Amino acid sequence: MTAADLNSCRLYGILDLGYVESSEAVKVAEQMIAAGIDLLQLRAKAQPASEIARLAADLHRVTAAHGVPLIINDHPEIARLVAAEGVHVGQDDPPIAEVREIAGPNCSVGKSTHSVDQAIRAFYEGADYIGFGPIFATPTKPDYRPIGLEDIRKVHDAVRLPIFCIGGIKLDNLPEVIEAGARRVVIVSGLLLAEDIAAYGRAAKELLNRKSQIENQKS
Ligand code: TZP
Ligand code: MG
Repeated sequence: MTAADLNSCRLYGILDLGYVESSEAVKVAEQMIAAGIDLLQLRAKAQPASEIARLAADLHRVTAAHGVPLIINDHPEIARLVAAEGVHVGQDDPPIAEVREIAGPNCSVGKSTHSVDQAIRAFYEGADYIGFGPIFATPTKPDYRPIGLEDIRKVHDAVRLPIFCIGGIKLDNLPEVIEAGARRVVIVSGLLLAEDIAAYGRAAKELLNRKSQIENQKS
């Protein structure tokens, strides 16, 4: 995935197996793609690597058919195995150079950050994009202190990378997140628990696209 490809992404969906059964994953991925997500991450914190690898291969067939990049959370070796477009790691994972070595040269590397300082460090470490959050408290990542809206503008001023705000973001608070300076967001439970995943995602995408149209008019 090129930097320009990543830069054009607005809505990042995470297929989190804390919310979705493995047996439903491909069906839900298709709904997320219909929702207009620009990136799809497979996040499986409790499953054995063999199961994640099998699922990743199945998902990659679906995402590749629709031109949606697939990102694998935590497992650079699986990203390489299935030729996924990216891998996503956290603060407690090995350094990005090491992750890149395992994932291979065609794999983008994203990193979770939880403060402006960590975001700056991820930039110097060579991340291709960052997650920034949790913005709000969220049951999807319960042990983290929420950052709040104020640092969204600060992180965009400090770091020239695609920044995906994450954590407790839903359709109803998305306007204030955008108003606070976000251009890109990750929505996990909001999307996965929506009655109509496709409609929910399309509505979020519309709000994000409107923001980028306004920015394009300014520049
Ligand atoms: N990293 C920071 S917050 C978060 C992750 C993976 C969870 C976001 O999930 P939700 O359900 O959209 O709050
Ligand atoms: Mg991790």
